[in-house]
Amino acid sequence: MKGLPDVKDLSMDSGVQQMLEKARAEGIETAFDRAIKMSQCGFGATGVCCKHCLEGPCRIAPNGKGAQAGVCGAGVDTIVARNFLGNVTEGTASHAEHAREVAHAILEVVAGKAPYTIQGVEKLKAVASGLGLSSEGKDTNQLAKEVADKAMEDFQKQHGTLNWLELRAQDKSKETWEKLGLLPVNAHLEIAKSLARQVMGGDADPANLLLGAVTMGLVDGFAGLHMSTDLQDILFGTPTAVKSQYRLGVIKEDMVNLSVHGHIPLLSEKVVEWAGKLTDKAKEVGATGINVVGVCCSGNEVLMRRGVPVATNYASQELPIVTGALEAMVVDIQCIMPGIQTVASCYHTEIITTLAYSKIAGATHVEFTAERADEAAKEIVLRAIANFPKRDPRKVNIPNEVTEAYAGFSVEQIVEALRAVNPEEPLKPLVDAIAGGQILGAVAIVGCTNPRKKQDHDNVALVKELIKNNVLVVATGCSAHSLGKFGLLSPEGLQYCGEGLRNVLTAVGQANGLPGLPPALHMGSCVDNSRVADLLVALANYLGVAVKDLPAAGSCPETHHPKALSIGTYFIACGVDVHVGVNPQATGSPLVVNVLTADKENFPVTTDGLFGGKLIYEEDPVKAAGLLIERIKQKRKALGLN
Ligand code: BF8
Ligand code: SF4
Repeated sequence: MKGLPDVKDLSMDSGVQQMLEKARAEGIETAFDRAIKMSQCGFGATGVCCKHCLEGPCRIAPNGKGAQAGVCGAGVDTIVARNFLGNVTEGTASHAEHAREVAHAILEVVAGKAPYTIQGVEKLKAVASGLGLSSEGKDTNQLAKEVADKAMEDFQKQHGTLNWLELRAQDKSKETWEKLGLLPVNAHLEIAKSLARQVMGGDADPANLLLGAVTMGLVDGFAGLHMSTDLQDILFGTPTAVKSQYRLGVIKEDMVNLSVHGHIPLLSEKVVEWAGKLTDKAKEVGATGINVVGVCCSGNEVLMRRGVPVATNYASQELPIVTGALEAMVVDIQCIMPGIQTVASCYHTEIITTLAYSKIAGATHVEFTAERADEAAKEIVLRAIANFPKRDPRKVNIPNEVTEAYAGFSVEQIVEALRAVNPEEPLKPLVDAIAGGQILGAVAIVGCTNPRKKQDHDNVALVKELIKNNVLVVATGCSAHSLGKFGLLSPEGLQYCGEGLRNVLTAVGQANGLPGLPPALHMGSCVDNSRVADLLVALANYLGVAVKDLPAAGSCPETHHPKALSIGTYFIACGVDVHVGVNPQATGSPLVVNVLTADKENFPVTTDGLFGGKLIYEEDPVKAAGLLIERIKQKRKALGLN
């Protein structure tokens, strides 16, 4: 089509490219087209636009000309810091609600009101003990109830700090946060307080607003990420290494195809279970069976616990529909483009929303709660089956590529793999490899894809640069999906590693009966960034240092969601540098830029100085890898390593 960019410039994934061509030929608009049409506002892009009251909107011109304060007198630093806090609060609220939903479900389960059984008994005991609860003489349900009650306290208590912070934070980090008065009391209280301080006439001190963002980051980390992961492992079991497949080729022409999309595994687990039970019904309509495929973080959850293949990640979530062979896409919450309904209306695909507070006009709504999980999941799968005969064979075109990948590297699984090398001290081989320089350091690749960037490109390019330089990579979220599509979650990807890293991964893999470990270890969904933090705390405690001293960093090359900013803020508070490859909409304030991104040597007050971690904003993935490696080398030097 004239005037449109080549699809090869929009995504690295050839299946996605093929579907973009098909969509264009059929006159269907996708996120990639909308991203081209939608110009970005320069004021919004730099964070200088304020809409906090009806005297505005007010915006501050960047060149010092024109109004330099809003009608109320708020200056650019206050406006930008307040907007940044707003973004972090949105991300945090998403994760806190995710965790609370799972805690609520466990309480329903143990009361006999919801059809799940507690599968992660070992994890339950470990978490209970960490929370100071004795397992003695208690059955699984009793103990799970006590753990879920502790979780609920983190949304209710009025004194002290989060139980999950006490459970998961490193003591050294906690001391720093306590000294600065940043410890959160309960998640809901802090989220409400954050909204109250952002209101017109509220907090107008930019530095104080940024400290508020750090408290939000701690809520995100502990009452969001860690609590979600721990409770999900208790309910569904802790992931172990699993082999599966990636890319649109996982959609099967002869089967009823149903994709799970969103985040909270209460839904996706039940859909997978019912898909297994209703095969005969699918055969009655002429299909060979039911094929569940994953999209986004729900995809990660069922990939790592059930080996369910992944069709695609965030930016191309509309394209499984364009294959013409997707009977239904069932969604819960977060990262679900309303655009999927518009695309689905051109095919037989049924979009099914499931949460009362997250609907899409035109979609089917099947209310899903823990209590009616079986009933709802059965209805969803039956709806997908009923749609199979409605397929238009002339519209079916499924890309055929698939890529094999390994997922499910929970901390428990990583430790288990290392135990095959050193049964007494499993962390020793990893620490020795870091101390000896075979591994330079570690970087977690996290977060999204963004239709404004060539999909998967920066995630893959940054990782290739890191592993070439012997940096160990772990991955979560949609960036893990990018790596999976391009062979970096498979031992085949070892060819891209520097010699030191390749030797270590090969040796550990072979000790476990594999040709090698993959160059990037899939640790889960976005809430499972908690697993990354747990690994860092375990390594730091083993070495007797603070997390901030470790040669480690995080990177989100294709950022799109405010959740990425709340996760990033949590890691910065822990003393870990975080790179974003997309404008964080805060560059309009020199003060905010200096606090978040500058190093402590040159500026009096920075997150680097307070916590030991800073934000790095760099669009170019190879340059960004260079900056991360530079910081890793600085941290190695401070530890006395070469
Ligand atoms: O929580 S990685 S695009 S799906 S925000 Fe969204 Fe980003 Fe994907 Fe998962 Ni995370
Ligand atoms: Fe303008 Fe102040 Fe109102 Fe913001 S809070 S819109 S800067 S008057």
